[in-house]
Amino acid sequence: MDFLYQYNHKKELVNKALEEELGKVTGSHGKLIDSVKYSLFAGGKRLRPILLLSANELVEDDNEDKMHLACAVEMIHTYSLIHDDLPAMDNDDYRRGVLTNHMVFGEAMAILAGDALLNLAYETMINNIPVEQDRMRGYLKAVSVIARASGMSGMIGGQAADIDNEGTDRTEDMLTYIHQHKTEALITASLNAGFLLSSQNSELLEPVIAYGKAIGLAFQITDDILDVTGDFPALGKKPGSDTKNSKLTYPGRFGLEASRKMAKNLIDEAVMHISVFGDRSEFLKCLAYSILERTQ
Ligand code: GRG
Repeated sequence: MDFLYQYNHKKELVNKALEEELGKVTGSHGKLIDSVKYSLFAGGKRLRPILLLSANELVEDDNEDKMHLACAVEMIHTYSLIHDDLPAMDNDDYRRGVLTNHMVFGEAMAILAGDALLNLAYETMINNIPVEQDRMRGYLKAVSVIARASGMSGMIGGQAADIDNEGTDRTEDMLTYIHQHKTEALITASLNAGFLLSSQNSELLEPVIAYGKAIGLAFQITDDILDVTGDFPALGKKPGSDTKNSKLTYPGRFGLEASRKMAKNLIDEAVMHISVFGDRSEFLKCLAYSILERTQ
């Protein structure tokens, strides 16, 4: 399988759909739109929307609802990055290879751009609810999964715990809580949502979620590793942010080698879970392995 070709193809489809969604916005303020577009089209990997599309493709060939939800998760993810970079949070100057949103547009506009993206995500999901009963049921379940994972019981909860524990002697349990909520929740929810759009037997959801949890944690561990070993040109942001903010990380707690091993074990576990889908799982297997090799 030409994994890279397929990944880039899906990424192009997501970028095109995001441009279409942004094109529908009317009556806004010019500088706000510029600020939103600046971060949304700064060159993210589009991992979460691609996971959503691919989880759906484990069982369906051409579901027309999936792209709306895929756009929504990328909007939510981008808002979280804009807010995460703010001086009140991680105070970072670079993201996705360019200056962070607040460095270009100012703090107030960056806060508003994040708020606008979060709202646009829900507008996009609500405006595209399918009318056919069966499709609507799965779609609304998927929206609910995305909402929960992005909110207080998910990503925002994890971010709050992260901020609140900066500079403290975090326990391993706290490290796990933060990563499961801040990073893994939206990754798992993207897969869960993509799969829920299909009317497949819920027994098959379990391996999809187990795959999500494993790659989500592995993704965070590799993120921590890259913050130590990565470089600006590939990462698109300055490494060393975790140390700067006194964050407890996997390499900080277990060392680099043990962290790499943990990530590898998680990826093996993820691949084992998703293999129940046979040939259809090929793309997600390759994607899991690519997390171990990522440089950005
Ligand atoms: C501000 C509510 C709120 C939440 C912020 C996402 C997040 C929560 C913080 C980002 C901090 C961070 C670097 C987490 C590590 C994992 C992660 C989410 C990395 C960024 O995601 P990528 O690598 O980024 O998919 P791109 O730019 O490719 O989309």
